[in-house]
Amino acid sequence: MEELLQQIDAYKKEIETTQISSLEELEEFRIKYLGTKGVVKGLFGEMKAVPAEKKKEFGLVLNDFKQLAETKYETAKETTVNDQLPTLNDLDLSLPGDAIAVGSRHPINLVRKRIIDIFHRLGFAVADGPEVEDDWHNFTALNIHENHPARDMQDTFYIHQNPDWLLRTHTSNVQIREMEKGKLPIRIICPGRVYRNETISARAHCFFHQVEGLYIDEHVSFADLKQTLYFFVQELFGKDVKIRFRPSYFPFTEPSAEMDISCLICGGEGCRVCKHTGWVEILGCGMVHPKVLENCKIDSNKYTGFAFGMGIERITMLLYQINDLRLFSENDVRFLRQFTSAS
Ligand code: 2NL
Repeated sequence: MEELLQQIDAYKKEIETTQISSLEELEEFRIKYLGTKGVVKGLFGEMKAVPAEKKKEFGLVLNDFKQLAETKYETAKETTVNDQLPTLNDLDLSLPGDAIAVGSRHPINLVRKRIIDIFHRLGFAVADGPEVEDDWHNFTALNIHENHPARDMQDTFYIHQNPDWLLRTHTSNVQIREMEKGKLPIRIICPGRVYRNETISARAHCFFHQVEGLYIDEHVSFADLKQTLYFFVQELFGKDVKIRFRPSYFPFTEPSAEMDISCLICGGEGCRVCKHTGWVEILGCGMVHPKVLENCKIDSNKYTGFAFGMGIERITMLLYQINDLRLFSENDVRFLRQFTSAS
């Protein structure tokens, strides 16, 4: 018994002086003291040789010793494992990080946003409506008569289940719906996707994007139309741009006009983009036809208004010098990536 106690004391001193500074030394310590054939197990095995009246005292000493070995092991484990982890000094914070692939806005989206922002500053609100429309809102209310070529089965996508339904061919349907609400004045722009039954080529597609605008109030004149559109093109294309109006015809406006801007590429000198005329057509416009106002139950003797419509693809092609309409819908990332830093 005395001998055992002395042995335990010796082990205690040994444990207290043991240096553990690596994972290998930690494992060595564990095997020696706490392993299945280790010192602690061995001393517990001696219990049976201890006289009955001393068992309690010996047990307490032994438990105390076991605790000492375990605590030493646990604290050493914590410090050696932590030492293995890299510290702040081991990290080079100046190294480049892993690149995160950033997407980009679609050019049609970029230009649509710019157009909306410009008209916003003039007090135009954005209005939205259905892409699947009935004949009235897409054609009849707009004074487009029954035999108009746009109504041909060849030119418009009709819905099988109901011959009165079709994919809208312009966003004018939104403006008709807005007028029908009967709240005046109206000052809105209507961006959206529209559909035409066209053979797909560099210049034509079966769907594209449009922005139409409508301003209705008392005393709205053609001068208001001209100044509004002049402000718009100067904001979009720059202060040097010139505009000109050519007489035209639309069933829903009277008078009607096409608006050209001076060619951005050659500045009016004549080039391939402007087909050597110095001018590029960018939109159609006019004073809202009295018949259209009456169709929407608006008194055409009291109210007048102007309207205009433009293709976003066309404007985008001019701004970024893109020569094929198909690029907008093919989702080729070599094309789309070029707009990553644009906003
Ligand atoms: C073009 C020409 C235009 C309109 C759209 C319009 C809408 C209503 C009443 C009257 Cl509800 N007009 N819209 C007017 C003139 C021209 O678009 O070439 N678009 C691409």
